[in-house]
Amino acid sequence: GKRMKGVQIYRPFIYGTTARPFNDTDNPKPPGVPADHTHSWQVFVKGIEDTDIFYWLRRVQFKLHESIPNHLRTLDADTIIREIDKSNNNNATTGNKKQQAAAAAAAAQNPNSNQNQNQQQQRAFVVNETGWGEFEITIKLYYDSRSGEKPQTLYHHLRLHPYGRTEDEKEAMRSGGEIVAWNYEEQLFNEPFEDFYHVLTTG
Ligand code: SLL
Repeated sequence: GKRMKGVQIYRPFIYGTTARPFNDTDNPKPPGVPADHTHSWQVFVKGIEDTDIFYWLRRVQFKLHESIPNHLRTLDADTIIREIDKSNNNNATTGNKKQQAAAAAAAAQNPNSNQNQNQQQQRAFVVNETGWGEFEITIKLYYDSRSGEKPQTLYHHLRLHPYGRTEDEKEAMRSGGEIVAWNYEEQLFNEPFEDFYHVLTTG
């Protein structure tokens, strides 16, 4: 195919980790989690403010610490889309109207309930885990095949504890009891192929 001479397309995304210490109130340790695990955490790659990135980013491979079972996690956009569709269908078809209304009311009360998570389920690449230690996560991005782009690798340090030179810097990482380490990034597609340019601009 032909490339679009002189054209540069940027697509923003965020990647990073969010961690939360286990406690007896809002983050109790689920059954089966090993005794030495102190935190639940997630690593993700997603769009800004719920925007879709699946039309250009098709697969993400997260390489976790080798102490974690099954430490290579590969997520495909198509598989995630199927799972979202399935859970939306289940929500729509299971139960009668009364049950659905009760579930919706419960969801309004509790922002972390399943019902709400399903409603807000975003197209995002996310791995949820528990553990005790920090380590570097390798994140490999695979693009739509029409882009002709080779996979690209990002590195991200999982943070379970706030860090910084000053208390202010540490405090800035705490957000509602969570330790957030997020990075804003812009993916540049330089002189994209015409086919892929169409994919990018029609979303
Ligand atoms: C450290 N260099 O010593 C790091 C290694 C490894 C973290 C951290 C285990 C999780 C599991 C886990 O949290 N490993 O057993 O599933 O701090």
